[in-house]
Amino acid sequence: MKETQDLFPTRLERKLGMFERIDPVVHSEGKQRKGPLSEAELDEFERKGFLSFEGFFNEDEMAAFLDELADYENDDDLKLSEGTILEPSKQEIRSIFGIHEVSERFSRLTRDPRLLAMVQQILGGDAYIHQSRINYKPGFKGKGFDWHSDFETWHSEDGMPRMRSVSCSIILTENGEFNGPLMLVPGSHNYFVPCVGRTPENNYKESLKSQEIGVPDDASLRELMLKGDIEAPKGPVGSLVMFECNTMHGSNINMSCWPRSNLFFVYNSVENTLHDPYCGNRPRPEFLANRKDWSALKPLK
Ligand code: AKG
Repeated sequence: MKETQDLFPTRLERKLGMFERIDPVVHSEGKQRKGPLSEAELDEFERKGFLSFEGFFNEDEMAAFLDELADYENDDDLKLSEGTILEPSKQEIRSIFGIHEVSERFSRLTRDPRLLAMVQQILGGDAYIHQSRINYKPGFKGKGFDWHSDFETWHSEDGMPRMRSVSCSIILTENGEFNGPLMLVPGSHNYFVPCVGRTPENNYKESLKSQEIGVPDDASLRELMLKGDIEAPKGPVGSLVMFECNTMHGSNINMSCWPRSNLFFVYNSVENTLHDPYCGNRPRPEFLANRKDWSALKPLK
């Protein structure tokens, strides 16, 4: 049955205080909890809201993906497509959304049995891709991403009902201290932080370049950071960060000469498919929120 009550009110004119999470973090129970992730890793995911694996895929496995990435940078048609977001200079790519629809190679990677088994273990069953993207962050020019919870946006703007999705971020170019690695606040997934301000129609056109709406207030962020601190997993090409949909995260501008390109696959449980957006606006385009195909992903043989 479709749930109509909004359990996560946000984007209102007045500030509501943050409140404790009501959904499980690891959704499988009993025997279903067994899988590639050890009990200790599941506990860590439950506690921190993310796990990181240095060199999860090896360099050889990633080589063909990097070649594709280089081709995209010179592909003028792709630069003009709706799912491609450019940096303010309009020269560099900031993000390519729907990469698994653009590329068969990336589509196959969403079904990699090593990834999918961990995702299913966390989500307690089958999953589909809600969204995919590559964030480029070119050397010197790559801008940052403000602190946010993805779930806050996916709930209000896409109608994702509950916290039952997980992102896999695969490092495509080494992430180091200086090229703007992803930063996460451990433990922040345990609180929902309602954000202030009504969502304008087509908010995504601005928010994908620089987020103004759906940004948590400083006092809540401070509380979460004082409690959990900040971590920035780093690593070579092929490293992986899996993070829960409500984990607060963001990243700095890239002031170094080294590009920082990361791939994101967002897996949502087939039991958590989208409703109408809770903010009351029209649904966002397909490249941001898949409403076309909610069938369970099957692992590649
Ligand atoms: C997002 O795309 O929502 C992010 O937060 C990405 C952050 C990053 O690529 O560093």
